[in-house]
Amino acid sequence: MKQRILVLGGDGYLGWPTAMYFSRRGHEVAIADNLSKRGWEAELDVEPLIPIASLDDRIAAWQEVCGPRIGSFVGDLTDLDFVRGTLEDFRPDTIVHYGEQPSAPYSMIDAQHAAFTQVNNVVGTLNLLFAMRDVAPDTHLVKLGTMGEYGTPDIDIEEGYLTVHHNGRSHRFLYPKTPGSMYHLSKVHDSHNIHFACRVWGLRATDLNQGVVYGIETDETALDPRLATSFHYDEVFGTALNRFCVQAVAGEPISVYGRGGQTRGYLNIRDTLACVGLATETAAAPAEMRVFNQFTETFSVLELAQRVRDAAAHLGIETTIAHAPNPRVEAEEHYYNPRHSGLLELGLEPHPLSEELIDTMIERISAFRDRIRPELLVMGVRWAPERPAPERPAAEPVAAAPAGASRQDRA
Ligand code: USQ
Repeated sequence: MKQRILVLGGDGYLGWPTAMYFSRRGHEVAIADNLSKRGWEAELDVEPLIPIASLDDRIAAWQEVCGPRIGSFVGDLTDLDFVRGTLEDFRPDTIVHYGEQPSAPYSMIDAQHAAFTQVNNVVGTLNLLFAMRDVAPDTHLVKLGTMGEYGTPDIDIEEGYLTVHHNGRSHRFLYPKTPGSMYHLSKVHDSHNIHFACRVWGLRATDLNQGVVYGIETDETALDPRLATSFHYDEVFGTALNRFCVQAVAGEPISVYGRGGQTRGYLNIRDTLACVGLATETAAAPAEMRVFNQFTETFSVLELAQRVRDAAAHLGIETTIAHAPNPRVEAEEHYYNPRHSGLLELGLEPHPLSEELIDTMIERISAFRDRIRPELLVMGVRWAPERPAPERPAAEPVAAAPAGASRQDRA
């Protein structure tokens, strides 16, 4: 069934390909975006590897190449009047919400960037929820959350919820979250606010806890160079596999932070579009917040680096892997077993990471080799200030740990 689909953050890495994906399938699509990603790039003096057209030029190119016109609303989600006006004007059946500051390192630069990230993301989503309550209560919200909301707990990660048995009774709660950055925390706050809006106002929503996305090309971006999406390799906006491929092309060592056992869910950008498509076709029920864990495979960063090194070697590019000091505070060896069956049950057919795909990425990146600025690979954002280890008098007796103390307590 054809829908009216509003893509918030439709000028970004995932938002622009999503808008084209739905438009090509006959849906009526509009984008809402404040173009702030381009502003953050200017602030940090970084730029996407492949030059990208302005929003107006992209939309014009899409119409020329494919026919339909994608609508656009330029404004800020933290402006409630803009959000309400956009919903009243466009009357969407589904809202796909990517319109947030997406970088964990950006949120950890300093107090101002952490506060900006949380205000921008949480207030934008709150405005959206209130506007939906008032002017679009039947619209389905498809919200991009993150697997990083869960962190790396020492138990299996369920799909959104956990039933807790306590003193002979049971209750189904949102799965407890231990995220690893101020950005990831903003998405935890969003999930709780969306859950509230579903419970209290009867809104319908799907929260997609997405893993790390890799890839440059989708079926639609490949149609014309003016339709390229924003691909980053810098420390702040670049993500693991994308950065590793650029490092291989630039002749820089592949930067595995610390020991490299950090394991995350990953997915191809084409699978992001398929997942968002499946979520859009199968709306949540009124008052329901569905949660899907949106990734197709898990890798440690060391495994990913080895995959890139081996694929590059077959193309005749020799690379090394460097265990760089970890700028983040995160477990470098840990248990990780997240469930991700919901989207597969809806019919997702994953594109697993293959050597062919890495080779295709490396070849595409090689065409823009001259634009790679190696100084952007390490920009010095740290999760915590470096402090000297506290001094302990050598002769001080160590007290016995109380019974029941955990290993950490005893350390
Ligand atoms: N890492 C390295 N070397 C690098 C870059 C990253 O070892 O050069 C490690 C990080 O320490 C981390 C892992 O790779 O353990 C993933 O880091 P990342 O930068 O690829 O991804 P992350 O910061 O977690 O954030 C990205 C997106 C974010 C999305 C998230 C999904 O920027 O928008 O929400 O992936 S997830 O990681 O599942 O939370």
